[in-house]
Amino acid sequence: MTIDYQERIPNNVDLADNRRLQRALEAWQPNYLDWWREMGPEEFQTHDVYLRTAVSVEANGWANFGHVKMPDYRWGIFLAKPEADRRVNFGDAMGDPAWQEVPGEFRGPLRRLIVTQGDTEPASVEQQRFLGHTCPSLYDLRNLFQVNVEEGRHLWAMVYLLQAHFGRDGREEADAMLVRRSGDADRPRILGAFNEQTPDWLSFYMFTYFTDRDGKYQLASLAESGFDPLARSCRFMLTEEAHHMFVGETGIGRIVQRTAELMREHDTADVRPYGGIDLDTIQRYLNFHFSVSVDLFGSELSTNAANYYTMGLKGRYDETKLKDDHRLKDATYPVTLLRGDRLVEEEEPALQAINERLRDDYIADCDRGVQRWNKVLADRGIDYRLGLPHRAFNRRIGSFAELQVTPDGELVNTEAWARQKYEWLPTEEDQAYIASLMQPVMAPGKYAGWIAPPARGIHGQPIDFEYVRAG
Ligand code: BYC
Repeated sequence: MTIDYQERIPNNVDLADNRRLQRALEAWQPNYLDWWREMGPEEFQTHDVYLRTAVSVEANGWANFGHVKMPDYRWGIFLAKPEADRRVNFGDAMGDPAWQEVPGEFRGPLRRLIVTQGDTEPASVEQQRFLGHTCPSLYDLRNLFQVNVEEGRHLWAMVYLLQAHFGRDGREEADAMLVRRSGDADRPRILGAFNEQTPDWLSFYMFTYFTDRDGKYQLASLAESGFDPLARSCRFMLTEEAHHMFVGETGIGRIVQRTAELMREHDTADVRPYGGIDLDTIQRYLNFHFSVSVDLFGSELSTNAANYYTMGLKGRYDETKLKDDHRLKDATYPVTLLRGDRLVEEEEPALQAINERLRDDYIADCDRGVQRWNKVLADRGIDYRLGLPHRAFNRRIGSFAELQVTPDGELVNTEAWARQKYEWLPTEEDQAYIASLMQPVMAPGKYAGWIAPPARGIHGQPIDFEYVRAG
């Protein structure tokens, strides 16, 4: 499964054997590069960046590290190794051989899932394109660019599926991916969180912690798909995704560490006079990014999700490890819903509750990292604890969208919400303060004062390595 880098489009799908597809992708490639130059990281296109590039899809040693100019990054098409005799593992077709071609009757929903997934990838690059100007260190700058080029590759992964399996419709969808723009009023990206801004590095780490983690759970569900090319694409994307969440978790962890150090040194929670980010502000950013990311799982009860499952297109997290009938026709699942003026948990048909179940897995995973940040505080003798807000807090999608719910899960009226909202969500003043901290630090081994240096460098390099240098 070694990747062929002699080809114009590196791949491990024998692209050269399918001339028609190769031509279609080669026609899309220059448009992609135009989009990258226009909407990718601003100012750094000619810099040499210490990037990893996939060289094989084997679990051990799949990556190569070296300085590369981002437009020269070898974006390509890499599918995880095929599994012998793979089957459809859930839904009505359970037990049938996994599909290598799109079953005609599922064409519409499958295309929709792939387009929704694909659209998030360039969106995140667009959201992050100005961050390079204000990087806290070369180490962090390199991590930003690594995330960006891999999101670009994830777009390639979905565009390959569209072009290879959906004919003309697929080619049109592939083109449309390069036309929508994050935050654009007339041609926005599809999902809410991907039209928000990522204006500063605190937001970037929160995004890579919370929103990329939605990516992990959505990709993991698609990696269970009965449509085998989608499953294999997502499986390899997940190996890249892990680094993005590492960037988020360690980024926030390093900010929390620096704040705790300043709190100890100056014996105060108000670390702003010392150039730190106070824990209340971190909590408000956390509340915001968590709430927009839980929206990405869709409605609590969704017939779309039930259909995707029954059709065998999108499974549950770790579907094949779950011990049940994998059809769920008679099963139930506990879902939190509004009843009268109270939020209560009720048993609902498990098929309709597929989104909510995935959201539960996601929330439990989010909490693990929050507890690791709390350990950073505890280890430094700080009593403050960060926490996830209630799932109904600040929602725009699903049954809580019309409600005002506090981070503790208490329903409040519009007036109380308006009064207290800014205790819970970033204020303009918070944003202005964070913006004031965003001064670029570009000398090797130097780190901005609001974030601790990382515990170690990348791929065995020291933390004062020149991870990005002018080309
Ligand atoms: N914003 O039945 P419902 C990633 C729409 S992140 C706007 O509840 P369903 C990444 C929905 O389309 C992972 N609209 O929804 C991370 C539907 O529209 P229609 C991305 C929304 O279909 C960081 C209606 O509301 N991958 O990879 O069960 C960096 C009713 O919805 C939203 C995927 O999302 C929203 N948040 O579930 C880079 C996987 N939510 O039918 C990358 C593919 C719902 O009324 N997508 N709507 O027109 C899916 O599985 C599903 O489409 C969703 C929604 C889970 C998103």
